[in-house]
Amino acid sequence: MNELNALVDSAHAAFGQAATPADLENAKALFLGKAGHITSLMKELSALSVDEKKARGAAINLAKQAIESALNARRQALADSELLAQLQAEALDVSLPGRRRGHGGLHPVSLTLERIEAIFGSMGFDVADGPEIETDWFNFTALNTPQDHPARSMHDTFYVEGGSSTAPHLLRTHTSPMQIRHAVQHVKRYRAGAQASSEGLFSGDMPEIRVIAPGRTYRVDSDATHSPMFHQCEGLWVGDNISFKDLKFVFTDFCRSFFESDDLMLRFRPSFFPFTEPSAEIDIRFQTGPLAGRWLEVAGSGQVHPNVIRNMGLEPERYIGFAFGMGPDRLTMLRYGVSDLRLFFDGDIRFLSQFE
Ligand code: 2U9
Repeated sequence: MNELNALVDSAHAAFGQAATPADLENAKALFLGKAGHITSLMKELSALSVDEKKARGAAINLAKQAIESALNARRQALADSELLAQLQAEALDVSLPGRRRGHGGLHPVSLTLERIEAIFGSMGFDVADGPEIETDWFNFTALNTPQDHPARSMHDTFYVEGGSSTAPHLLRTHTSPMQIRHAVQHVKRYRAGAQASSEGLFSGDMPEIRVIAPGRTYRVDSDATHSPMFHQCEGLWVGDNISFKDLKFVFTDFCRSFFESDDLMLRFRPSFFPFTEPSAEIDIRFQTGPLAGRWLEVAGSGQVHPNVIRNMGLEPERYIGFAFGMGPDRLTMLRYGVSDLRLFFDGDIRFLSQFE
């Protein structure tokens, strides 16, 4: 019997040494397999008498059961430790704070553009749109800019492929072409309506052109205060009787809304632009706050030049109006107190996230 106890003990030891389920199955074969110890002991029974067989057989069976239960216990232990290792490998610290969904925000210049559109929208201005690659006609010629004007040189304007030597393509240098395009469409629609009116479908004068044109513009220029890509927003109001007085009212109202300040003064300083005559620079001065007391240039403006009115398809003898142009990048710097224009275009999230 001692020999059977020793066999059970050695099975325990062998199973205990098996580090993996595969090792354990190999160890099992040694004891319980076809050529294993228990099977050999069973085979030896045939040589014994009936009584001896009974006693020896029962003892071998007990040993076999003990070995099987040791095997099952070891199987369970290996499965448990495998599961534990897996759980540890995939451990999850449920006390860690969750990762919040990143949320974007509008760029400060986009916030300014939205603000400009809302203010002029409340005054009945449409918002024009148009291509960033323009023809030389819409960017310069239609705006009364002479052939030899310095703005047309390669030093100032990005010319792109396409077009011809007499009608080159370029990156628009201001948002004015959008306004010319808008005006031409407006006039065409009105003329088509007037044609219909002679057939009794439509009558009345042409509705006024009242539009702003915000967008990206491009010039060959790059330093702390100039970026080759920058923003502009121009405005145009043309009708039967639109004067400088209206320009003063509209622009004063705009500045007071934009800067949320009623104690703000405006100054119109004579200037020159090819597309307006007379022309004026517009300066503002705050009475209070960090910028108080200094005149700051914020826009150019003027009465639309008769040649430009003609290029819209209108008669300068009858139609008159004003235009203005401003730089939303600079307006954003003034509104938020930003000192370097390049911060807007570096894409540094630490800067941009302050405006969310
Ligand atoms: C049409 C007719 C006239 C738009 C105008 C300015 C004056 C002007 C720029 C100055 C530097 C804006 O801040 S800036 O980038 N603009 O000074 N722009 S009048 O005149 C137009 C536009 C369209 C059809």
